[in-house]
Amino acid sequence: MADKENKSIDQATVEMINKAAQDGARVVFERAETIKPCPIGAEGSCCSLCAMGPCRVPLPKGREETPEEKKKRTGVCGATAETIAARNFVRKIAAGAAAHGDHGRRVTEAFLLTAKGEAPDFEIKDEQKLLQLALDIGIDIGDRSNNEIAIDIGEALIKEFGKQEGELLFLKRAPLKRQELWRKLGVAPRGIDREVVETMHRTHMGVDQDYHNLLLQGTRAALADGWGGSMIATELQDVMFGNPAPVYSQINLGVLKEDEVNLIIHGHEPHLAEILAVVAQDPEMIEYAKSKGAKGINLAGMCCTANEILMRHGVPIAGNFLQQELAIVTGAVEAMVVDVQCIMQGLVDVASCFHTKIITTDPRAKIEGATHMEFDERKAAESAKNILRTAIDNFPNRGKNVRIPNNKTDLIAGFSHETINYLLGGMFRASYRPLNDNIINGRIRGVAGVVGCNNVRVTHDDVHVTMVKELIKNDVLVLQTGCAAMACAKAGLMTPEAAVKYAGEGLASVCEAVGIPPVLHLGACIDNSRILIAATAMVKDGGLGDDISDLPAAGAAPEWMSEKAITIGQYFVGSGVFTVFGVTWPTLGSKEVTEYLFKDFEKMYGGMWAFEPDPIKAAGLMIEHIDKKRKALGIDKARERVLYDMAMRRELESV
Ligand code: SF4
Ligand code: MSK
Repeated sequence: MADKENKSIDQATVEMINKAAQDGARVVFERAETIKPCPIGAEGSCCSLCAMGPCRVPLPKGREETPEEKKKRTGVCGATAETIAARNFVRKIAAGAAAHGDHGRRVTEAFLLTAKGEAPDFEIKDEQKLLQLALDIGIDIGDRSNNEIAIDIGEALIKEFGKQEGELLFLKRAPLKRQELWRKLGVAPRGIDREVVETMHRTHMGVDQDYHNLLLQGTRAALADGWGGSMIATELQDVMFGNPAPVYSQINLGVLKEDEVNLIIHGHEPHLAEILAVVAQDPEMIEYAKSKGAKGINLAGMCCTANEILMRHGVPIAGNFLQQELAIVTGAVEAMVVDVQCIMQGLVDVASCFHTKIITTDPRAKIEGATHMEFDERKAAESAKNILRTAIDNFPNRGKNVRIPNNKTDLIAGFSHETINYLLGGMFRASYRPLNDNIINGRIRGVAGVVGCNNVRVTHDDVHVTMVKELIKNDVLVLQTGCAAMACAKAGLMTPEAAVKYAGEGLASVCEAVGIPPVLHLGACIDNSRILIAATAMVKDGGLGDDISDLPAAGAAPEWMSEKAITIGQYFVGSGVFTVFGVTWPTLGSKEVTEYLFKDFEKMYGGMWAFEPDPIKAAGLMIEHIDKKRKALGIDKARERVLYDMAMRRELESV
């Protein structure tokens, strides 16, 4: 766990924590010292579903529970510790699926406005992806215009949220065997909203009280996120704003500029950030900034919005989740513009010690004490300019108490599923074949998705970086999203040079030949759906089994904090991936529920959960799982024989 001395491995973060203390600004690292996590809530043993409770049913610590004690470990209504833990767990899944789903819905609405010409500042940028999407969901292409096709796609996908029967359209993208399994187990989601609502109903007091049945519904709601809400958001964002391609940029608080207007865009939905990236380059706006004494406008990102505009515009990233308040502590931020998810209410209090304006922009997310300036897609450029002008007007109010840490690191981002396909296979024979071949011949041992948040209960960034270094050292190619990606980018793992420095010989040789980093940045937390698509493409390319659960692959969220992370983990597991979480595990109050998730799930889904807060041990579990899958595929021997002679190197370079 993080202690007073080891709050972060990132020097810029440590410097700003100290500055915050000197300036009297109370940030998350300080608040975490006074608010201790509730151990009963942390293990999922507190139920507050009705006014006869809250009922706390903790597992006895340090000794086995007697059968008598177990019998009495119930809430007032008689709900067992199993029911309570499972209800709490699937409610988290529902909340995460709701957050991603609502993001996806908003994107779909904006997509429809764009296609109908009602959001004139946006356009359909990626024609190829639009047409592919039309083919995938059975929309007629013919000789129709892109906008006509887009309207049909938007209308088909918006129905996915309120659909009552049948199956989500994107389930058909999964390997056939996986689809059949979902149908057999009864977890194929019907409609995104329906699964969230049904989960909330089933977890109301006195409804579903069998933990097996609750967790079945939890899986269905999670799949409605991964293969529904999140996938819809990612696909339509790519079509509207452009499919990401490799892009160079920089990360950390050092990207802020002393002599320019600094505007940070923070949250998750990319619409406003997209248009801000455009208007921040408008000569009229730059002139306006100069008229206020600044040399220019510096746009930087925070959290997942940062990942979105990094991937598509190369906009630098100021920091990840635990750095949001610290950006303000630099004293150099004129405005922090936020929309939804992962925005700390503490921002307003911290901003009151400096000149920074916190600007909320979404009707679903207002904060007391912040300035609300609603973003309207129909008048996107005008809305964005108003917000930008407010930031510029605030530049003369900047005080003298400014200190921007020197730290910033280079990174390459923008590895969408399509980019990986082209990079590995080439434009005319785009495929995952070379990746599969390198897994089969053992140069690459396997693939890991390391994703998720920061959590102040562990040393900031340390768990991510330690785990990822251990994985690449052992020839595991790492795919990342969210704040996890930012942690590793800050540590210098997202440049091609990192392969030679940190990766094992096999992985390094492949990265060198293709010119990619050993750790690939795939985007925001909503973009974990890209990992599902990449995994499916690997299965379809052949040689690695016929389902995602056959792949030598594993997932992890070692510093998770958000409910969305649980949903993501559950859809990974439900899709057949072994997934390890760190920090704490929210069902430890019930041994049965935990065993069910950790062991029985493997028999049902081929993927299961694990909990291991030590990053080296957690990486060890992932590697063990990858090796187990290699053995099952009969490719474990190939790895033992890997020796790099000149012929093999030449063959690699021709990839
Ligand atoms: Fe307690 Fe049952 Fe009410 Fe939960 S639903 S608070 S366990 S009485
Ligand atoms: S922002 S959900 S802290 S990844 Fe997506 Fe970061 Fe986790 Fe929020």
